[in-house]
Amino acid sequence: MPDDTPLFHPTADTQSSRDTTTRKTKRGAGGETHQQADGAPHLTTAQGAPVADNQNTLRAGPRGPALMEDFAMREKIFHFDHERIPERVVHARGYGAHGYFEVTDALADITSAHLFQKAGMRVPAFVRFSTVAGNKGSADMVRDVRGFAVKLYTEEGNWDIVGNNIPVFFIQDPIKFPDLIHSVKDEPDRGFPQAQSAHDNFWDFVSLMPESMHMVMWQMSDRTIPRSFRFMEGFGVHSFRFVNADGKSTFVKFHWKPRQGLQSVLWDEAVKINGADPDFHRRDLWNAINSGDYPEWDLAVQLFDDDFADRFDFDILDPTKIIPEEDVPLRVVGRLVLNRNVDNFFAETEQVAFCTQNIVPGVDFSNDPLLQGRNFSYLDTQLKRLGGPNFTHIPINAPRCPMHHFQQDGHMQMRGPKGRANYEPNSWAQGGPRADTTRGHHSFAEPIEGEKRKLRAESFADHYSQARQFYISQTDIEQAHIAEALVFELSKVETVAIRERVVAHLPNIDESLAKKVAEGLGLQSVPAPHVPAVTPRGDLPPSDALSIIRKGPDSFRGRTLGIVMTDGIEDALLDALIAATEDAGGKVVLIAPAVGGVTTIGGRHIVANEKIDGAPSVLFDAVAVLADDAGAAQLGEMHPARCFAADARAHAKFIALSAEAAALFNADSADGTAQGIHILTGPQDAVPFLEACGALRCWERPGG
Ligand code: HDD
Repeated sequence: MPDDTPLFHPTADTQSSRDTTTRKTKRGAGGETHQQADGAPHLTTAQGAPVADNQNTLRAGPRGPALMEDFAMREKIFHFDHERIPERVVHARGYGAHGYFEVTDALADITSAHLFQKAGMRVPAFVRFSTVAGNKGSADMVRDVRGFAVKLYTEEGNWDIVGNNIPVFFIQDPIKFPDLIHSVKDEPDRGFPQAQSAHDNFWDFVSLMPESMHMVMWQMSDRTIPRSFRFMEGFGVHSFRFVNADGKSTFVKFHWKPRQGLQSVLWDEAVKINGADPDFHRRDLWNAINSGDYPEWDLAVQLFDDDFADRFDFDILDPTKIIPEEDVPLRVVGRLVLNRNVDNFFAETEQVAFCTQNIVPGVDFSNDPLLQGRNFSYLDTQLKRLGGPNFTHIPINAPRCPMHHFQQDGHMQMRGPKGRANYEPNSWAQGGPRADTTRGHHSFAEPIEGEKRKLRAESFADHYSQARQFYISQTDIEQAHIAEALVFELSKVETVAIRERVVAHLPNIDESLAKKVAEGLGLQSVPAPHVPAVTPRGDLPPSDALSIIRKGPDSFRGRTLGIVMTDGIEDALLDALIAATEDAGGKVVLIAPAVGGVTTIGGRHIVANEKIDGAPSVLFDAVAVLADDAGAAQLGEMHPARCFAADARAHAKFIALSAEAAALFNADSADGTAQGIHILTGPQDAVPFLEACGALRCWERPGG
């Protein structure tokens, strides 16, 4: 082909290699070019060299071989090839946001931590929520524990509270962590199942680890299918120490309490949400923050001393145990507000490095063995993930307070300290920083003695009593969900002996639960119970604080109403429903047979947010269907519309209907507001409907 053959350029404003001078450039004072005339910056290489053509590789002739000399192409591909860093070995899938933490109740007598010295102190915060087992690309709504990791950028360094949405853990010793995680992740020979515990390896492991039974009760409860990150609690899990200026220590447990109230979904919804919107949780957080509906949590602490620790029925160092709120009340000392989404997911959410070892003066570790093991693991894992020891130079990990030390060099060093002194002590005039015995971190001077042996304290031996306490603290509905979850998970286990070994733990927790699960699995009888190391206690009282339903919200604030509309609907009814939802602090999503929208009886065109196929009712907290006779008939012909209705009914959602839409829901005169189904006779019925929606579910409706 002759050299002057026109070259192919896919877009109108693509520049050919022979046509790079046609766009005007602005010159800076030093003659450098920064921007094109339309304001867009010049494309450059990572070395800053302006790029003339981003569509064509340098070639020897238009149809000839590519030339290695094309440094811009090679640099671009090289960088792309290295875009990924290892995903987290656990908690790979997560989502983060910025905000702040404000102290509302000073704790100056309890801790010397700078931020707790007076009410009103505010520090920036970054929070990352996560699932544990799934890979980075797995779905949000899997049954799994949720990570709740908080980084507080205090004036005395970064303080990380790396917790979960469950206050206990599966194991008591860190040496078991790789086994636990191997067992729950995809099985190594086949590479599946992903992001779920419903398989042989996981249940095999826990069936052989009685210490995991308390956590298993929480894991099988609705806590592991939260409606949103915004509606779940967070827990520091371990006992930590606060240390005051006199060196006096107080044990502390951390609790994050969502001001939005607790809320979870049903398992059937979770399964369907994963298909309809695998990003359900991250989208929810992103949308809430973007719309100014900032989620907030109270930080509550349980404070107790050594006397209480000695009197407590269990070991306060055992991470498989809670301290009931009835025994040590919660004291609210601060609030966390998330008010800014990330600018760049990778730079912030992916690169954020939480470390349990990150504490500040006034805070100290306890001897919880799991915590001590974690203090090794987190720093170690950041080296693998982020590639070098300088990950604190990445903006999301960098402290917001001054730092001075003699650490130097290493991969990706971003800070070049000046001067000669890179060791200490030194005798140079500009000798660099010195340790400060007043402001510096002091460990609590705990007297330690004992034999150096691999062993576990007898006080860690009771594995069932608190599991039972958790179970009996649930409402009937929640207890049924636990039993159903166990039956579901164990039905996915192929090895009968493993199923039976798990069920054999349950009589030690609750006989009726064991019976229900055995029946659900079709076992002939409840297997003989495992012999517990310590006889379980039956006298621990139920605690309302352990139930989700008892801690639900009191309004529809922060929730979403999905309204299905057809042509011919009444303007006043639609307007009243939207207004009542917004007045209640909720949001509306408009759904129609076609995303283009509908025309009301009054002739208004209303654009829809979603086509009905893409907006199943599982995505909403409550639903409404407004249709005229023709519209109701149209919906009745549409499978997604029929599923929308059937699911909303089965999932105990509050439902508002125009009279014409009632048939779609098989709603008749037997239904009524007592059953959570509101036939709207006019705009005046919108507000009472939204008030009812505050309860989120109508559990009274038979069969949902
Ligand atoms: Fe862990 C990540 C929470 C026990 C080792 N863990 C990780 C994250 C959370 C937790 C929320 C994700 C942080 C983020 O968003 O980046 N882990 C917990 C809780 C535990 C716990 C609440 C028990 C109370 N973890 C635990 C043990 C070990 C680890 C016993 C090891 C001995 N965890 C890790 C890790 C991870 C991690 C391998 C993976 C990615 C990371 O740290 O940054 O170091």
